[in-house]
Amino acid sequence: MYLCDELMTSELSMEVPVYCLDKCSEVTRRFFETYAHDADFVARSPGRVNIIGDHIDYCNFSVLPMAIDVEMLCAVRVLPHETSITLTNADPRFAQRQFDLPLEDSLGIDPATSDWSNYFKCGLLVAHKFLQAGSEPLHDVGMQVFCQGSVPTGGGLSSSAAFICATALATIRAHRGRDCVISKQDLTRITVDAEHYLGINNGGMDQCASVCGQRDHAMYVEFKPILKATPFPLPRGVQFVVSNTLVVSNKFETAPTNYNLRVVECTIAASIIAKRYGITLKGDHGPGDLRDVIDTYCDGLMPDLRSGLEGVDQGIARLATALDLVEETLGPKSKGYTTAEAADALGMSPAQFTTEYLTVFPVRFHTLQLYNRAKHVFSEALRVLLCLRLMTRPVTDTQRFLTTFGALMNESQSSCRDFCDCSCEETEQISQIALENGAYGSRLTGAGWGGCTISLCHGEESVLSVKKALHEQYYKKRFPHLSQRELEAAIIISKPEEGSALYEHC
Ligand code: NG1
Ligand code: MG
Repeated sequence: MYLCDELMTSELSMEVPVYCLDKCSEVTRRFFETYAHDADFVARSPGRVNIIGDHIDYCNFSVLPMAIDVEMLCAVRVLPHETSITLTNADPRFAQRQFDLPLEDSLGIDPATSDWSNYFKCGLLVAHKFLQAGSEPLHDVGMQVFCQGSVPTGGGLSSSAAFICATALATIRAHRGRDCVISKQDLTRITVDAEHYLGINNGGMDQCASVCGQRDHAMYVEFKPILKATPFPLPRGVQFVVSNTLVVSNKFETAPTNYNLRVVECTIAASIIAKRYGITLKGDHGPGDLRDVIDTYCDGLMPDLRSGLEGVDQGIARLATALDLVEETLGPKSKGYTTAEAADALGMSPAQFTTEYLTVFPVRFHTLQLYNRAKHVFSEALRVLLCLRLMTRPVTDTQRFLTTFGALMNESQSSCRDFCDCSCEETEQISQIALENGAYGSRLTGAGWGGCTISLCHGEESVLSVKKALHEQYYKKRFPHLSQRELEAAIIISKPEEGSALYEHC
């Protein structure tokens, strides 16, 4: 068999690790300066970068992210029998917040006003629900918290998931005490939907990568039939240059026309394909997604990793079939579908259509780009499987590995730009510079519309050459007033790192 043994072990069954708290660490020192008391523990969760597979997790297709060594740390002092929560952030842009428990069900979160404490409240809420569901009485537990994060915000490296995963972990630890044990599976499962409270209809990639990341490994994350993260080692010498466009996409403002609209367009595309072929989608919730199209049309679930490489090959074949279905049913309709046209394709009245698809999360559009989005999703899911296949074979020819993997990343970038329409001029420019200076592949990572890019490099020399070229041709030209520190922070050279952890006094 070609597959490494570890491929069969799901990291999700493991517990979140507990390490010794380094008392001198900056976050505990700053905790003491703020609260004149020692912290009881620190909860940590890292940011992530997605190597390939963007805008497909919400359709339940597998993705290939890794956790990186930027993180959110929450140093916490537990206040038993108290109800107050105080949050302090090392970043002066985020002022201190204080509120009292219990929070009502909605938490008093107003998705319309973005405040940093909303992320904490989301983590707190899902943790409380988890404890209650396990019949653990929710006694009063107040907290003093000092948060210190190194994940750039709005940069596509999932500062939000890092924060929410760290706060959910901190809340559970505060309730369960020092002997707190929680599995990575549970922590991922409960945090996946947390941002829905903030009006973002996201998939589960970020939380899974942040919780389950493993040093030196890319994580193959599957959402169906079960949530599963499998680590794959990267060939020796592979390095990723993560470079921030410094174009910040504010998700909350843009979600109706960008992120949430993509989710809706994919769902409608799935319904139209299903209608055309007379199949009923077996969706878990709602009308069913593009993954359900394959699972239903091809009569049998998309194979998962348990079926080994044959499973991956079958998946590739099914995605190729699905791409044909897109051509047949949605046609290259460059103007897209109006509400009336999409409703008509589904045999619904526009009013029915609106209730069914356009009301759960707010969306705004002129036309729905169903052909483009479905084409992106199936082709991107296929590229992920092709990358996975490369990673499951022994690498005998490193150059070949790099050029093939790099080409898939470049195709992904083109698809994100042309079909998902989530790239931007700055991302294009960074990718171009990286490719001209030694990178094998380069693409946006995360939601796009700015944020970060990821470039595949090999060896120190190519990393340095890409970095130098980006400084000179991108940052110094577009952002001539950046300080040396800002310039340094704009490029992260990161190897895959470990996921969430707790740090206790020992
Ligand atoms: P970002 O915006 O990079 O955190 C978002 C989604 C992911 C995934 C990617 C695109 C959230 C919280 N996360 O990531 O689930 O869909 O876009 O692949 O919105
Ligand atoms: Mg985010």
